[in-house]
Amino acid sequence: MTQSPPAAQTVLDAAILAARAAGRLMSGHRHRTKRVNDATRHDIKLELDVRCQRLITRVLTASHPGIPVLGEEASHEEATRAPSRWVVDPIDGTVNFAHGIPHAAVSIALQVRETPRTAGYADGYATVAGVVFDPFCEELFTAVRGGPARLNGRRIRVSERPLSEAVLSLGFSGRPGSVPSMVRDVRRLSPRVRKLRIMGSAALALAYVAAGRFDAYVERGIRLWDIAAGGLIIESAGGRFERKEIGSDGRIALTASNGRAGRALRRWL
Ligand code: LIP
Repeated sequence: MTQSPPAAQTVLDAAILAARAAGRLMSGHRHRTKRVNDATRHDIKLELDVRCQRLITRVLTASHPGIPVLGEEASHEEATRAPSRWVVDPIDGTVNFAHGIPHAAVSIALQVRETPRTAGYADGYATVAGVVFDPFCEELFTAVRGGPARLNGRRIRVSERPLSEAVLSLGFSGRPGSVPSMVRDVRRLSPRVRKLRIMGSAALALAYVAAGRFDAYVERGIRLWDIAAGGLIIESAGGRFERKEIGSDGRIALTASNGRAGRALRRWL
């Protein structure tokens, strides 16, 4: 018998508790020197990424012991086949956070394995609850599948702006080959939108599209934990979240939008 997913509200409550706990850890270290575990050409890994992931995992498994975690810093082996799983990015926007730029968030999603695959993703999972928490602005974005998207409890919806009036955000993953595609996107898109923005957190960019601040977000080579929660929040706010697995290492090409701007955007990508 397949395990039925846990009740959506208890899942959301657990994810909010965990996100706020990690957010407090981030805020407490905002002005302190952060220990770097690894630094590459276009990325930084902090000791705090690991500490936040451990804290989030502790809170989530205390409330839902049978659900494994798929996380940026560590994953349970069974998370690739379990009936339900948490998908966690403990600090999305790590480079911003490492540089003292207060634009980063905790991203936590609950996914269930689908049979049949109505969401249609290659991994067979669909997101049923999502939380993106920005501890610096104290903004908590939430959604449960079938319900509204909310910002600090208040319903939010995507904008109605056309591409010509859009603020379009782009993500720069820094993976090999991403610079030429980024340059091409900037060259093609900048004449067709009002403004471009590259802010360094996919989770917050998706939440901003859901709140009608941004009108679309495009990134190639992003990871599932960066976008799982934000994708549900956008869909629950009336937007479109289109993702395609690219390459063998689980990276994703993403186009998220208010719907109207996204339809025009597809011609230029
Ligand atoms: C970040 C993403 C961002 C991407 C960065 C990085 P992280 O996630 O949110 O969109 O462009 O390369 O992947 O690594 O800070 O959790």
